[in-house]
Amino acid sequence: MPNSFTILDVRDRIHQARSVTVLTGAGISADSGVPTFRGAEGLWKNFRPEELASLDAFARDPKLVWEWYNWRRELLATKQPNAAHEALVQLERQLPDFWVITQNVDGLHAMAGTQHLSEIHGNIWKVRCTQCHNVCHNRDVPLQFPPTCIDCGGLLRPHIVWFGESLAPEDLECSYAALQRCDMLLIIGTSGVVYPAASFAPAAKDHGAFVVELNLEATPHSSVVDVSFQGRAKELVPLLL
Ligand code: BV8
Ligand code: ZN
Repeated sequence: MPNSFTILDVRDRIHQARSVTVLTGAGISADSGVPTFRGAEGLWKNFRPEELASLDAFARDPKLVWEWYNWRRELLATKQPNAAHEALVQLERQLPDFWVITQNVDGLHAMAGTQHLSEIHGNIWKVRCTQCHNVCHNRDVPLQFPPTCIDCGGLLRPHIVWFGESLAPEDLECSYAALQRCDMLLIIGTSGVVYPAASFAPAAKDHGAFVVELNLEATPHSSVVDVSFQGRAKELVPLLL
C-alpha cells in the first residue's frame, strides 16, 4: 500500500477520531531494552518461547520454567517505559475514547500510566495459584522456588497466557468491544504471528476502522492495513501527539 499518508496526516486523523484502539507487541518495549521474541536478539537465553511458555513445559519441569521467568523478571526489573509508552498515555488523556490492547507481559504500559488497558497475555509481575487460582502481584527477583500460595500452599505459576491456553474471557470481550467501536486502530511493534491477536486488525477493518501499522519492518499486517510506517516506535509514536 503506497504511503499516500504522512505520519502527520495520521496524527490529524487521530485527533478527529471518535474512538482509537491500539494493539502493541514486543516492538514497543524494544526501545526500553526489552528483547523481542522473534527479532535477531529474540532468543530468550537459548530457549524459544514456544518451548517454555506452555502448560506442558511447566507440568514437566516447573523449576526450569520458573528459572526462565526469573531470568526475564531480573532483566525487566530495571526497564522503564520509553517515549512510545509515554506518548500513548498523553493520547489517552487527549482523546475522547482510547483503549490499549497489549500482548506484552512486561507491565510497561501500566507503569507509564495507561489506564484503559487489556494485558491479553497476562503480566510477568503477577503470579497465580495452580490450586485455588488466587492471583496476586509479586515483584520478588528472584522468586524463590518452589513459590507457594499463602492461602492454600499450592504451587504458584506466572499469571501469563501460555501457548495453547485460552485468553481470559474478560480480556477478549474488552478487546473485541474496543476493536468494534474504534474508527481508528494503531498496530505498534508486533510481528502479527500470534493468534488471536493476529486476527484483530482484520476484525477492526471489518467494522470500518482506518488501520495504521508502525513497525521496523513489513509484517503480515502490512498487506491488510490502510497505511504502514517503518521506523522505531519511540520515534514514530510521539509524532502522533
Ligand atoms: C489460543 C506469553 C485458543 C508468554 C505469549 C497449536 C496448538 C495450540 C495453539 C496454537 C497452535 N497453533 C497455533 C496456535 C495458536 C497460538 C499461536 O498463535 N501460535 C503461533 C506461534 C502460531 N496461540 C495461542 O496458543 C494463544 N491461545 O489460541 O487459545 C486455543 C486453545 C487451545 C488450542 C488451540 C487454540 C495464546 C497465545 C499467547 C501466547 N503467549 N506470551 C511469555 O511471554 O512468556 S505470546 C508472545 O508472542 C508474547 O506475548 C508476544 O507479545 C507475542 C507476539 O509477539 P510480538 O509481540 O509480535 O513480538 P515479536 O518479537 O514476534 O515481534 C516484535 C515486532 O516488533 C517485530 O515485528 C519487529 O519488527 C518489531 N520491532 C522491533 N523493534 C521495534 C519494532 N517495532 C517498532 N519499533 C521498534 N523499536
Ligand atoms: Zn492457592
